Amino acid sequence: MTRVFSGIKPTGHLTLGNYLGAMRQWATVDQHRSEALFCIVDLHALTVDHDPARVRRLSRQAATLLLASGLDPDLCTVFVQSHVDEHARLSYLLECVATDGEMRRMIQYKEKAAREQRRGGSVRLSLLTYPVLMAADILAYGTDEVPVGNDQTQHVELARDLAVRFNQRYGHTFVVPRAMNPAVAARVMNLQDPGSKMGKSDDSGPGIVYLLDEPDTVRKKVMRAVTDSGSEVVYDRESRPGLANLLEILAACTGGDPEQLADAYDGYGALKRDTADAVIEVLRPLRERHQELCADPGHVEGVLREGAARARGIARPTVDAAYRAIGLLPAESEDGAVALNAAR
Ligand code: AQP
Repeated sequence: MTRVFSGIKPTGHLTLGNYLGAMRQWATVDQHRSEALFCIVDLHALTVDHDPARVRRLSRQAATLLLASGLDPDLCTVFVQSHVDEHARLSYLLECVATDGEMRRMIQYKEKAAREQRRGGSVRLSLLTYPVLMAADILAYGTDEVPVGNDQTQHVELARDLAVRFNQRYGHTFVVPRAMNPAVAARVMNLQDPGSKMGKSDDSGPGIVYLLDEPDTVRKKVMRAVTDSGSEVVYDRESRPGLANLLEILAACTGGDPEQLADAYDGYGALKRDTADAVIEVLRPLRERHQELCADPGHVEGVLREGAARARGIARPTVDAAYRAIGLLPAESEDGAVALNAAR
């Protein structure tokens, strides 16, 4: 069976971009067709200036929202990255396979390092190396497919390169994964700045639809979305990015096609109204289920506990194999002599 792994960072409140670009596919498709693991990648949230209490709160909220979006613990594994030591264990080995140049070429590193510097902060070393941790997240599980928005494609490519390099140097250990992007809304853009991704750690609230926004707030944000000069409704990402973004959001929410939808409108007002309605309807069940789950925090904790135990069981043999393959002596166990002999 195909193994699927993907994750979400507790760096801010989850957005419509997270939902349309990743979470919806996880809940409606991936968990039904594959052996799927979905992870709150909390260690990744420590790569930029962070508030410990906020990361904890956002981790819990992300887990609750994943379940509210329809992830079913009977069908898939939902867990928190820091609960499974194998991620950090493997990350170090992969750092010994990755190169400094490779890390510095990562677009997200360049963008986020520049943002940290603009905010007057220093750039953490972990921001540079986190794509390796992400590779470890993926490779530890023998992952075949990684469903992500297209901002993460470069990182999945790195995971592929590291898997191939490790296998060539030290013997076949890792499955080589591939990124899977959704057909529509692979990159939802900021409603106020359609040149930038709708990102949860951005500062500009009005351009970002959060999954827990009230319907009225969603409507206001969509109605105030920046559109381009010109009044004709056409789908053109290059010359009309604001309009294209709205058409893609509407298409993703209604199952339509952005180009065909453009033909159905002769003004921005109606398009914005329909887009706002569609987003509100898509988010309604998620918000309702989130509220129910918040009333039962013990349930979410139980799901995460069981998820971590299951994830550990899957990751440990692969990570142990990587430790042996790269030349490290197995740890002595009760039958330590046996372990040592096996390694000879
Ligand atoms: N705008 C988006 N459009 C489509 N997909 C998106 N994803 C994120 N934003 C969009 C996808 O959601 C999954 C989880 O994302 P993440 O938590 O790894 O990263 P993020 O939401 O982009 O947040 P960051 O990195 O903390 O900060 P910003 O917001 O500053 O970039 C991924 O599959 C991602 O592709």
